[in-house]
Amino acid sequence: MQTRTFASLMEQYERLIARPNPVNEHFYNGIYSRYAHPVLTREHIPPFWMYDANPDTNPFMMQRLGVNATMNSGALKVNGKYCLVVRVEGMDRKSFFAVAESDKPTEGFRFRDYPVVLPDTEKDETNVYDMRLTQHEDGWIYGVFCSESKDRSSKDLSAAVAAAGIVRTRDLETWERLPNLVTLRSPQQRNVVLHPEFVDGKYAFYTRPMDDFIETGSGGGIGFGLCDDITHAVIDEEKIISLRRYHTITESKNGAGAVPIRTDRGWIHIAHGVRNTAAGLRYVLYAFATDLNDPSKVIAEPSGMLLGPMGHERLGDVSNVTFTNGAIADEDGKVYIYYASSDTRLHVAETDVERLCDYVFSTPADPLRSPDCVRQRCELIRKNLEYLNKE
Ligand code: M1P
Repeated sequence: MQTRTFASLMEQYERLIARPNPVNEHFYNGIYSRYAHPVLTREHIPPFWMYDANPDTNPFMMQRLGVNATMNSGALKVNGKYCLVVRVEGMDRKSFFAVAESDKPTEGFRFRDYPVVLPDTEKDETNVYDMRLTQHEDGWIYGVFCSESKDRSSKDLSAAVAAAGIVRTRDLETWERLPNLVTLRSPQQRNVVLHPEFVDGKYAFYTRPMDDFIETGSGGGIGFGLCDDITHAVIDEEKIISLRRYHTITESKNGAGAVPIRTDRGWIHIAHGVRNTAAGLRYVLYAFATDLNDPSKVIAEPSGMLLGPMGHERLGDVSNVTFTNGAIADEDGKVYIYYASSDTRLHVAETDVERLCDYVFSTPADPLRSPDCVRQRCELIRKNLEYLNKE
């Protein structure tokens, strides 16, 4: 077996960061563009995070602290840079956060020298992942993430409970940890998103109430709740705004996904939906809109699938996972959706606010194989044939 030099690992890494990422010309749906390469993979991890560079102490140049995957990032433009707070999963399948940034939205992402070190204030916490980044009107950037702890009420050694952890920062460099969110009506939370504006003078959260860690329980969907004080966040009332419905993309569990984007027609949400099929779970991203003045009121229902995994990205038993925690809406109206595939790497899809609105407000809301939807499809075909025959 060959022994590589640290310098050769660094060269390979620099070549990867500098690689251009052209639009994928073979893919077209009019809704968004896809790009040839993922924006972040485990190969984008700086070698000096994983290898001891000194040949005296690492004669075989062995990986000492490996990385398994990069995925599910929060996204925000900070001081003109496209910033992603990435879930980096180690070889032990436990995660930590790290900031990757670029001057361009679709390529050139480079991790800052050091990962994020969170204050260790939750003594039972065993894992952290999936941070959503919100630039709040109070002036802080908040990160809301999944905080997993050992389930002390269970005899099962591997049992865990999930809560929403909260941190805040001004620069994505120094992080202040706040107490985890408390939701009085739901024992567990995942995929919680902080709304960027106050609602009735309060902090507003999109939640996903769960009865159990993996089981999603009997009710549920995307919830909404308000709290007075973010430094001790407690939500006493949660209302479900996007219900789970059998045999639709939101059948099994849905999650609030990315922080909503403000548009003239309403807040646009990109969320993830999951169907529980005989062949396993199938994840897709869907979109819906809420009222500008009342972001708990859905004004355009989930309208079918917005984005699914690409066929050739299928890998092992997580082949059908497509997950987003973050999108960046730029000043020129372009929108970059950062999505993970197969729980291993991060991609970007590019669209714009006008297209997203058109998609949300004009795409049939019925499940794509329902008789109604097939009838709508036949009507579309009929109109097209009529139009084409007149030409
Ligand atoms: O493995 C798929 C996803 O599973 C969890 O999300 P959810 O509870 O919504 O299914 C998370 O672990 C997420 O990170 C992961 O991508």
